[in-house]
This record gives sequence, C-alpha cells and structure tokens, in this order.
Amino acid sequence: MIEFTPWPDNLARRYREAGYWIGQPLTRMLDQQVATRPDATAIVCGSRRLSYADLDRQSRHLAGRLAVKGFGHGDTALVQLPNLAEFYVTFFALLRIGVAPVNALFSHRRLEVADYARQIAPAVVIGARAHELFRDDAFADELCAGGTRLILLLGEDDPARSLSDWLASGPALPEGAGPTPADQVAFFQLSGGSTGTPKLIPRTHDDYDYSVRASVEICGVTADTRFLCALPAAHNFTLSSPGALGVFHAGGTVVMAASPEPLACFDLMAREGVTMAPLVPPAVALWLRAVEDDPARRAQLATLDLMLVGGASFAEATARRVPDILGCRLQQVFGMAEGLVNYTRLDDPAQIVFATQGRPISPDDEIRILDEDGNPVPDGQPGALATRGPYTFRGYYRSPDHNARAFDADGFYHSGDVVVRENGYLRVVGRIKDQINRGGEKIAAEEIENLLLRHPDITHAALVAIPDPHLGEKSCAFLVLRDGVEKLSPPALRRALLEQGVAEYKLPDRFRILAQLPLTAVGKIDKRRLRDSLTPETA
Ligand code: OOB
Repeated sequence: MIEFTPWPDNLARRYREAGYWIGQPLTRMLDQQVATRPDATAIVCGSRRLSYADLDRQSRHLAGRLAVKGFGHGDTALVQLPNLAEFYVTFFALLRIGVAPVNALFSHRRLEVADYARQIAPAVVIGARAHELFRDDAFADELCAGGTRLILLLGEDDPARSLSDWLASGPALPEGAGPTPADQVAFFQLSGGSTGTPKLIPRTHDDYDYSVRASVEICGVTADTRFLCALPAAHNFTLSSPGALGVFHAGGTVVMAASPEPLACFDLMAREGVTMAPLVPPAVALWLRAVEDDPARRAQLATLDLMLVGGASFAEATARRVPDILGCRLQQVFGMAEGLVNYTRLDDPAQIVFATQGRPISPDDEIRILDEDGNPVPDGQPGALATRGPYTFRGYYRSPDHNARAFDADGFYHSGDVVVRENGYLRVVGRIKDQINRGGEKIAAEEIENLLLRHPDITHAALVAIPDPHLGEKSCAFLVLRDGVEKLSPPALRRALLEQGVAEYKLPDRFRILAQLPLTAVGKIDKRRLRDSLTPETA
C-alpha cells in the first residue's frame, strides 16, 4: 500500500453516507462505457479514433503484460507522455492493476522528472523518445540503476521497450490482479508548488471519482460532448474538471490537440465538431484575437457551446467578450490539484459568470477565509483561503514539515490564495504563497532561487511576479552578485538554469542586478518592495 494521510473516520463516514464516495475504482467509468456503448468514440487523436472498446482493450493489454511481470499494488509509475491517446490508455492500464502513476508534464525536464523519481522510486517508467530526456538511453539507464525495473517508450524500435508494442497485444489479467481499494491512493497529482522541491498529491479513487462525477453534472457533460484537450492532459483541469475523465464518465469524445494555438485548434474543432473546451486565460486572449483578426474564423467554432476558463486570474473585461466574439457560453473554474474546485454554474446570471470564479463543487466543501491572525473575515473582505472536503487531500506525499505548514489543526488545507466571498461565490484577488502564476503555469519562487544560488557568481536571489498584459504574470529574478563580479548576461543566466535541467517555463523572464536586496523588519527579503520597484516601463 502507498502511504497517505487519510480523512478522519467521522468525515469519511459522512462522505460515504452522502453518496460522494462510492467505493469504486476510477476504471469503473471505462467498464461502464464498454458494457453499454463499446463502439462510441472515446478519443480522437490525429487520424486515429479509439472507441471505448479500443481504449479498454489496449489498456488491458498493457495491464496484463505488466501484471504478468509482477507489477501491482504498492508499485508506482512515472509517466511522461504528450497529448496523445496513449496518455489515457496508460493511465487506465496502471490503475487497473493498482500501480500508482505520477503524470509529469511533457514540459518538465530532468530536474523535475528526476525529483519525482526520487520521491516515488518508480517501478515502471513510461516516456517518449520525442522528449529530450529519453532521446538516448542515459537517463533511462540512470533510472534503472536507481531501482526502476521497466522502461517503456513511445517511438521506440526495440519491441521489449516499445510502449506501442505493449499496447498492441497482451495476456489476460492474471487472477487476483486489480485496482487498489477505492479508499487508497489511485495516483499522484502534481502540486504547483511554493517550496524548493515539487510536491506530490496522493489522490484516492473515491475522492477523485466524486470530483469527476460532480463536475460532469455541473458542466453539463453528456455522451454528445466533444471535448478539446489542448492544455496538458495530465493537469488536473484537463483531466478532471470536468476533464477527459468527465467525458469518459459521460460517454463523450475527447479530441486531442498538441497545444491551444488557435488556428490549429479551430481547424480541428470545425472538423470534429468540438462542443466544450477548457482554456487558460492567455489562450482565451489568443482565440479572441484570432477571431477578431478574421471574423470568418468564427464559423469554425460553430459547434462550440461551452468554454471553461481557469488556472489563473481571468480579467472580467476579457470574460465579457467571450460569448459575443467566440459565440459560446463561459464557465469560470477556480481549482487546484490539491482538491477544491469551484465553478460558476450554467444557470448563473451573467454578472456572476463574468465577475466571479464560482462556488465549490460540493455542499460538503468547507471554506474558511481568514485574516492574518487566522480569524474568519466577514463576507466581502479579502482573506486567505482554507478548505477541507470530500475530494481535498489531507497531506503531501512524504512531506511532514511542509504538511505542518500547509494544514491547520482542523485539517484545513491553506491554499495560499487570497479570495473574497460573496453569496457563496469566490473571487480570487491575490496570493500569499510564494509562487508565480505564469498564464496558468505555476513556478515556485524558492525552487528557482535555489537554482540561481548554485551559480558561483550569485550570492542572493529573489524571484518575484511582474504583471504582464499577455500572461497575467511573468517572473523577474533580482540578483546580488559576488564581490568583484559586475555583470551576468540574461542569456548566460538562462543557460546556466537550463543546464541544471529545469523546465523552460520556469526561466525568469527578466533579471535585475542589485547591490543588495531589501529586507523586512524581521530580516526576510522584502519581495513587496522588489515588486513595487518595477514600474511598468522597467517591468
Ligand atoms: C489549477 O490547478 P493548479 O494546481 O495548477 O493550481 C492551483 C492554483 C490555485 O491555488 C490558484 O492560485 C490558481 O492556481 N488558480 C486560479 C484560478 N484557477 C486556479 N487563480 C485565479 N483564478 C482562477 N480561476 O490551476 C486548476 C485545477 C483544476 C481546475 C482548474 C484549475
């Protein structure tokens, strides 16, 4: 069994009695579709169309071969696949035999992937030759030296290691193989992070399945839904809010796209009749501009009924343009990989839809909004968000110190967001966690500061958010250099970071060299002053 912090018994009982936790593995959604409509299209991926029967069969092939080799409960897997059908086939295969995956983003590089491997010691690694990490065998060999027993790669020639071969055929599942119990860890989500190392979030079948089923209701997903997966498939938003899993639950179709780039997506949407699309705010801005530049393109979006926007702050003025220009309804989503997801509702008045980030999924999502002393603030006042509920986790994987800070004595998770609540609806107005939200991609300041400090010429480093008209936020690194060193060029600094294997989206957009960093009264780096020192021109 994989260790995790469970919910206290009284709450677990409540969540079961309320019908949130149904005691079934996540694979039940696939089983249900295969039993009722096996020939319906589950996934469109380039020129390939996978029916639910195909998705089930391929995932059983991989599950069978893994199980026969002895992989099963207690094992973990590290998966890094691009937005292709294989992502879901692999996900269900692993769940089917109780191997818990971490799904790394395809933009993650050596630093992130190696750190996930260090944390979970994966028995299996599933990657792609198209990713630089697996272009040659050096990294794979390292993983094997560290205890990984099997590496499978997409785009591999050797049949023993070719993911495609393992999906093409396989034995039946051996007696006794099956998913982990529903109240145990099914897989790990990735935290956006605010500390030096990325944290992993254990999610159980019970809790995740509830968030998916409830999201399907709230977002109106049906068997007729044709859902665009253009953001990273592994992200909580695209996976479960309502995400591809919501679509599989309802028996609809997931249409895979490599990125949210508007022109490619528009062609795909017109061809496949896409009805629902989740996007981050910067992508919405690109879509709006693409249609404004050439209004004839709007015809390609004729079938688009609902756009979900979340992951980062969405300006009300931009939100208001969505229905007119793109010709679809808007639903705002404020969620987190740790659990809590808020949606505006489809029957909410326009003012709520445009100006708030919605309300929680569940009547049993408990929300506290707290002042600096931890006391509740009145409605309408900003405060720090704390929450617990039937699908909000109770602890990061093997991170006792961090958990002691992220959770309070009542088991509420403090998300680090500053929100205002009015009539039960939340608006996200700020952040206290030391994180940069670069168009929905999260950067933990401390992680990048630590990497910068490894540079021999840097003595102090502070990464802060700067406002950006396109991405919402970009990052600026303030640096103090070693005595005698006058200059470090931004390209050289970026190169030094890339050489450490960090994902490109985490590279600072700007660098500023200072003689010293301003300190607060208690001697911490005064990031507010650093942020304020960046006027729009210098930003
Ligand atoms: C989603 O998940 P994560 O884990 O990448 O990031 C969570 C954080 C939140 O704590 C908040 O700081 C920010 O992203 N965020 C938003 C937001 N949605 C997320 N900030 C402002 N407005 C929003 N609408 O980003 C995520 C997970 C599930 C569904 C949607 C987004």
